[in-house]
Amino acid sequence: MSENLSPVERIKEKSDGLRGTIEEGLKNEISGAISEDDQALLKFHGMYQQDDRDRREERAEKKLERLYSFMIRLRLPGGFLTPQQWIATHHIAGENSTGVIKITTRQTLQLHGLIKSKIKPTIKAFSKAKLDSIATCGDINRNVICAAHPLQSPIHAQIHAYAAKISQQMMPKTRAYYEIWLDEEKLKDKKEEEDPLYQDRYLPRKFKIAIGIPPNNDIDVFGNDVGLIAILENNELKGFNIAIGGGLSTTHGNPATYARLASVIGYAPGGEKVLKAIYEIATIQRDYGNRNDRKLARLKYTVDKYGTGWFRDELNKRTGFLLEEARPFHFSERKDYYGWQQNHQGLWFYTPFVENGRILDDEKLALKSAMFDVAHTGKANFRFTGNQNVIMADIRDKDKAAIDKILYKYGIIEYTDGVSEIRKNSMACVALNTCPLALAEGQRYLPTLLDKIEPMLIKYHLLKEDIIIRMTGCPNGCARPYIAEIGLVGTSLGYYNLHLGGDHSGTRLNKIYKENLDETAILQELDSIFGAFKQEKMPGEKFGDFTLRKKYYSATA
Ligand code: SRM
Ligand code: SF4
Repeated sequence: MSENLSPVERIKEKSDGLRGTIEEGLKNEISGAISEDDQALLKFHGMYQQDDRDRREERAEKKLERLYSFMIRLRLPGGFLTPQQWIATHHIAGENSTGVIKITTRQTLQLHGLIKSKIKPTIKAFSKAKLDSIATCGDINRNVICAAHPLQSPIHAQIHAYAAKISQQMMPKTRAYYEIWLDEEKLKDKKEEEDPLYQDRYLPRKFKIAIGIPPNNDIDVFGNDVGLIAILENNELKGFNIAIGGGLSTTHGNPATYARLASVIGYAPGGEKVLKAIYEIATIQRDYGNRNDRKLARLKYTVDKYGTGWFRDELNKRTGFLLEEARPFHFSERKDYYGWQQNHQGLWFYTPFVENGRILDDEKLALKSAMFDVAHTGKANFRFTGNQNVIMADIRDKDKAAIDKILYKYGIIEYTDGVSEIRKNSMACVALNTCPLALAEGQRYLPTLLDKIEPMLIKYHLLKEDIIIRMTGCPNGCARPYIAEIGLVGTSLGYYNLHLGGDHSGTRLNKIYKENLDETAILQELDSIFGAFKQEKMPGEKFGDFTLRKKYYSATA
């Protein structure tokens, strides 16, 4: 590997264990921002510097600096909060951020709009609630996600425990987070935080791990750098198939970039072996990943450069054991189970529809207040899904009525029951006004586009079809539009590429059908395709399979 390193590599290397000059930057009251180098380091602490893009013009006219603020993302392996932690998060959001609690596509929570002076109090308050934001961003292992619904399988608790164990084993060793944000005494001997996994350059790029339990691929296991697929025998967890090299981002106009689903390279028994395999996949990426071009630095490019065969051999060498042949598995669905559900132990779960993961009170619904009241009963945990929803979970039979009453009082049950299938299967990324990379709207626009799509589905009697639709404001793919049946990827304000042909269970990428469509064109295209689907679909055929069979993709796709 040549040493033509990307600038971020140098920043990491000379950062003194991710400390940089963050502390000094926090004290600077003249600007709401911090230095560029520190912004890169701050990500490893779980925060991004942003600015209100709606107000850029107005601020520039007044010759004011941009309206800077910070977004913080929690580390919640498997996406779990106790009721006490939800109450704490509710208060922290209200006191320090915009107040909106945002569930992400990776099973965790984000708060937006923290001004510089609020960062430290926020992290301290989270820490009091035994929550942190370590390594939720940056070139490091991110929030480990796993199949969300305990209803799904008797092994759910074990899988959840794996998510926590993996997260723990992949944590950085630096004490920077504790020193900067929690006033821990500064380390005297830096040897104590030497990091055999991340060393001083960390990974070449972000690194994502997910654990799926067939048959529900609710967390899109193949969209991750490492996907573990739980293998059961006689209802007992035996081990995992290991898939590597998933990653979804592309860059408009850069043909060297592409979305890729993870390739299954073998099977490892549960316990120490699978943990060792994951660790060593990360060390291979650390040693062989591209550190020159960040656009080509994800594991998927390393896997394609060296080949899956080479990768498996290298992994076998590093772990000291051989991966076994992959075991058979089958994903047949990809969804959250809305409404009330009961699991094998008799516990109850309620999943409301949370549009694009935004928990707030607005003129339509007081979801945030409802969840606060549910948390106050102390009788429900909160489990987040990879589809930006929350499950009010683990409710005992005798407590169900009390929770039900709250949900009725706030109209949550009526609201969720009334949401169409396509909306329940919809996701949009944050995009404007906070995401600096957005080219078009995401979560602020999809709901109104769906208002116009739903009448078309009614017209063709297709409202019961559970079509998966996802929108992002740029090609980075944060709402995983490339594995949707209908994917809309922003190209510029008001314009989107329309992707079709992904399958229902997330095992096939879609393809570009038409580029740069405005709303009128999107609706015209969909109207005509829905009409054809109604007329020509085969019994049981899903929308994504239909559009692929009918070749709704561009000749160059
Ligand atoms: Fe993402 C960058 C939001 C899931 C691929 N993503 C961003 C940033 C942080 C913009 C930035 O770099 O400054 C966005 C912040 C917006 C904001 O204001 O909050 C952002 N990504 C999100 C979230 C919040 C979308 C959502 O609405 O839920 C998701 C947070 C997940 C989490 O909790 O960790 C989110 N991002 C994803 C996913 C989906 C997934 O992981 O399952 C992807 C595609 C999968 C993948 O990684 O390949 C994704 N985000 C990206 C990329 C492209 C990475 C690449 O390989 O090139 C970027 C840009 C980058 O890293 O340079 C990005
Ligand atoms: Fe921002 Fe693009 Fe991700 Fe949307 S897909 S949140 S616009 S980076």
